[in-house]
Amino acid sequence: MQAVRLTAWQREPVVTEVERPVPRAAEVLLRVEAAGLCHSDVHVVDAPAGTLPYEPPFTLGHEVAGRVEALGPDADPDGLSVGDRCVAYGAWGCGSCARCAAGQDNYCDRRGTLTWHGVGLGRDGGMAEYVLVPSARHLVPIGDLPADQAAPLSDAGLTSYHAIAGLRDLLGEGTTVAVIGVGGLGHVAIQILRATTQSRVLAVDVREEALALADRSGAHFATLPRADTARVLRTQADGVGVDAVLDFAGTTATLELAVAALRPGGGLALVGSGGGRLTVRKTGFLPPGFRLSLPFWGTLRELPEVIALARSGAVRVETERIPLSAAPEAFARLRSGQVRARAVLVPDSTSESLASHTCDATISATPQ
Ligand code: FEH
Ligand code: ZN
Ligand code: ZN
Repeated sequence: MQAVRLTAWQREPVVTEVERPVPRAAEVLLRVEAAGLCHSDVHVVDAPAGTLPYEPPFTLGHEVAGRVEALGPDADPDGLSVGDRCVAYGAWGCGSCARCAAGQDNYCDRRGTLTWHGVGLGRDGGMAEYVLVPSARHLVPIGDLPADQAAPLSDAGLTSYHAIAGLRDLLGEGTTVAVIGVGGLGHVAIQILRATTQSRVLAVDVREEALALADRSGAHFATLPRADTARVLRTQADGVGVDAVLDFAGTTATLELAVAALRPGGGLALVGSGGGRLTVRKTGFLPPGFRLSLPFWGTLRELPEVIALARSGAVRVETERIPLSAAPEAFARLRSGQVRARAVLVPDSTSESLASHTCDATISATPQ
């Protein structure tokens, strides 16, 4: 089968032929219909040898949707049948610690001992025609949701949803939330906020086209960063400051903007991997009661909730479908900021089946 493989650290992935996997024990084989391309894939490819707890070669792709092809002999079908359309929960942990038992594999207690971080992250992923999933419990039915919508929801959607969940106590009536970075995650976060909270949603991005995306996604206000953006955001929040900030860029500038815009008792979720730094100390410029979180991906229980929002029409990912065989070009375009939506790779053998679900590509990539 065709697969996009990382063959060595800091070497561009290659499209090559590998054996189609066979499900063993409790595994389930998924025939891939779509696999999202995430900025984290670029970070993985660029990682110096020894910085991640796993080694190439492996197949990339941690946002995967497709059809159940076969079940391993010990698989617990739990209502799952061959042919069912599913999305894969990708943050695979050890499967047996207290966190994994609670469906919080993203916070596995044994993460430090694992030689993988999930599907396509040290274990073969979904940028291929087929992918093995360790257990049926990692598969969430998607009904008639198009695969190129479901796949990005398993990471871009789930990560946004989980970050919002951690701030939900700050998002009641009369509150204001700022989304910094309106790319693959930010535009989904805006839609989730509008669908599940009463907050007024403000957006900040450095690109005009991202502000237009923010508007289309339901933001009440969107602005380019300027010298007085913190004051502008505070003004948009009745002058007292925003109750919460979701930073999908994660640079020093965006972290400082977030803190300057926050209300006392406000919360900041740092999601973006921009490598920014923030000094946290009691005396200084942080608002009293300031809360900082670094949410990672999401939980198994949250993924069906994200899928349900999409199936209700409340959330729609702006995607660009790209044939799997063109993955190297897609990586190059993502690197140079020319992916104008969430790129979704589609196995060449199935790309025609998704042709009818075209979603115009209009977003630009923001580091996740
Ligand atoms: C994946 C791998 C490593 C870091 C971050 C990620 C995120 O894209 C998962 O949401
Ligand atoms: Zn990702
Ligand atoms: Zn675990």
